Amino acid sequence: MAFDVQEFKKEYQKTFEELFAYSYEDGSKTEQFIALGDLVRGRYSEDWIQTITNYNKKKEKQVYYFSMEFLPGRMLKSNLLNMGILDCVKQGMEEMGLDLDEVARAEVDPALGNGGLGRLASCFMDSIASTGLAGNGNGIRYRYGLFKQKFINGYQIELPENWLRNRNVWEVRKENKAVIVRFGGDVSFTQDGEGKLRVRHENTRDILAVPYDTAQVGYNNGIVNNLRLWSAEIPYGDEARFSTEEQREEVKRITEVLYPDDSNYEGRLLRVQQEYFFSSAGVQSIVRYFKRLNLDWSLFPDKIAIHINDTHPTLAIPELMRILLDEEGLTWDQAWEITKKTVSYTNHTILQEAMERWPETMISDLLPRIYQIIQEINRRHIDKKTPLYGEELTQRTAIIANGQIKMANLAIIGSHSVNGVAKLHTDILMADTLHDFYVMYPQKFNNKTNGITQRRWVQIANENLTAMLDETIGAEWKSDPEEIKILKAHRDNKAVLDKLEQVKLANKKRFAAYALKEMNLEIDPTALFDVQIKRLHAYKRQLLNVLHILDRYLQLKDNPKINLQKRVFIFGAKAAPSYYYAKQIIKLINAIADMINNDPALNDKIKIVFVENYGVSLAELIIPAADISEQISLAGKEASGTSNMKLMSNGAVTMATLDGANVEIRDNVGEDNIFIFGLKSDEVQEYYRNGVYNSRDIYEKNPRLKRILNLLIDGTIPGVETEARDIFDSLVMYNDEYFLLKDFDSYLQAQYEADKAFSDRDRWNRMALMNIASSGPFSSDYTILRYADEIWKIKPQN
Ligand code: GPV
Repeated sequence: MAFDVQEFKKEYQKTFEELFAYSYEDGSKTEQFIALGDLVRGRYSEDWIQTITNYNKKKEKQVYYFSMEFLPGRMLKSNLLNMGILDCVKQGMEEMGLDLDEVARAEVDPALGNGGLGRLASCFMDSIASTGLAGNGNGIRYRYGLFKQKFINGYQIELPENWLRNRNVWEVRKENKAVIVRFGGDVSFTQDGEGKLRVRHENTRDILAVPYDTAQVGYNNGIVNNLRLWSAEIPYGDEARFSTEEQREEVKRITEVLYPDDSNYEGRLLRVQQEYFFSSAGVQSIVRYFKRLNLDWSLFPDKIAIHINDTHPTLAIPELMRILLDEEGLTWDQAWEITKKTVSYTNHTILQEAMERWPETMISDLLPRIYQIIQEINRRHIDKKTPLYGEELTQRTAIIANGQIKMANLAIIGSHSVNGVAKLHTDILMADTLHDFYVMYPQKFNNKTNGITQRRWVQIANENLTAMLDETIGAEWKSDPEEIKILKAHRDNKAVLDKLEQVKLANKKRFAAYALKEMNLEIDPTALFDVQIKRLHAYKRQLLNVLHILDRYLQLKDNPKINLQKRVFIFGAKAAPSYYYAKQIIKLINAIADMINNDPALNDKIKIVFVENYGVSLAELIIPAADISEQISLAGKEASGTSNMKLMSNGAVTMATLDGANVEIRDNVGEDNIFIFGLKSDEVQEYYRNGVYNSRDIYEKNPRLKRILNLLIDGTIPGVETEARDIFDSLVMYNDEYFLLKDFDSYLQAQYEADKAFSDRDRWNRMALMNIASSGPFSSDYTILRYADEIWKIKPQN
């Protein structure tokens, strides 16, 4: 795929003129981007075809990663990097008077996911291609992505995200690969000639699922895999049955918009339609592919692995059963063996409010045949396990209970592998959340700690650091991320430490320029940048961060001359539109930001930047500029976290509870290079069990904390009377579900230690260096190779 600069320039000009019929110099940034995107797509198309043809010819086993969400971020630079032509294109653009970065920013960032789960899926797609694995993504082509967030008077306002307004240059519509997904209808049984039971499923509502394919380009290896996103349409020739506007709308609605809830379940009919729609379409196209291989059905699990990303695609299990039973005529036992061997499942949370449970009547009305199959899976499960494990335990593992269908139970029973996403998380699943299943199926359980791709999160997001690393330790780390550990040899090299400080400073200046331009906020790039970027959730404890800020505010108010480390607190967070408390917290942070940023008496010692519309693109700007990475969830609540890994890779020092993957980050980076505070997971468990926690008591007995909390109700913070009062009540009167008050003192102590460390430049730079040098093991390339080896049983090509 290599290029020379001259050749590229000629091709670019030609592509542009063919598209727009004038010269590129007169084009808008969007047009300049579209032309470049088209050119790039054309450039990898041969490898794309070749890769797929190869898999088919060799009848290679392939994995299909089913996910309700994908958050790829802008794809232009990532594709250029992986194709090995980023530098050439950058130079060519420059010679034509264009700035690649500016053109790249014209690409819309497709927000087809909420947060960590969706971004993980995209890191995995990059790693699957880059490690040379035969893998495909399967998801939904939402017409509207996650809402665009605006702050109006400090309140979050949600606007539709019409990401397809301009052309999407990366996708290819594959009409010939469309399938029909059926809803509703009547199920009946008849005997065929041989006396075999035949299922008749009639009077269904048929929806056409049309795939849009996007290439997933591997890193310098010629592999181009496929991400397939399905769109709901009216079946051809069936227009008469959808004659009213209302009927047509109903079809389009299925893939219209992403549900904006992160780690939170709502039993909505449209959501379960979405889940079945893309699960069924995906399974159907897999079966169609398998049949072309002309192999015995028993070989299905030797050729196909279906991975379900959380429970959202769990209906793939009964759907595969349905096809094998009703359409292919296999026996129950044959179909069940195949299904279990094919499917594997990742759990991403232990939060009860995130567990999907569908009302039985919803499934029986919407998917009558699927409902029967789930009933039968459940019946056989209970029949088989009751004699072995007794009535009580077995009933607790039932798929159907109290008029509800429990999707996690179906996912575990219908698969051969269940994994958590960090060691601690998997331990909690086995010991607690899924303990009954662990007793039944110990061999199904395994851990796969999350990872991130340093290609996007270091090479693309942090060009300064990349250049510095290349210069200092060579380029091996780019193809083998573990090799970044060589940097440890330079931990006492003053020149390297200084260089690292310069890199960080340059990145902080870049963010400061953004804050000035977009928010009219002046911040000092030499201040400590303290970053918390993630969805707004009570368990993630953005409020604990706020309590710390208010403590510093009071210190400065008491004594304006106090010697306090200058800090810029950076927040990025969307709240689910229906999550009232989270939205109150957003309003509170914005109000405190207004108060503090405009108080001259504070001598600019504290600034608060709450960026609007946080997403992948803003993460790429903020993460390289971070000094401190706030990972302060209540221990036991955050399954893994992945921003913790991204920030560490960019030299931020982690401020953390021992939660999720923070535990493994500490193990890798060492106690001296991280700030750990707070209750441990088992201590939290103990409090929940014995019920002795009393936040009111802590409030009364801790005068420093009491004074901070009183700021919420004494009118100090303008414009948030009701919000601040509700928040105060949740912490003091309603017993502080996430133990903020309990962890407050040790958090302050850790923050004090951080100030001290930061004031010693060499010490801090060494900590940053050790974080970068210890981040290699958190590459999603390794994570994905473990999935491939231990769960999917597929091997890298070449
Ligand atoms: I369930 N996660 C998410 O982003 N959305 C969800 O709906 C659910 C989980 C997250 C977890 O909260 C993170 O701890 C984890 O790092 C991430 O999934 C990826 O595993």
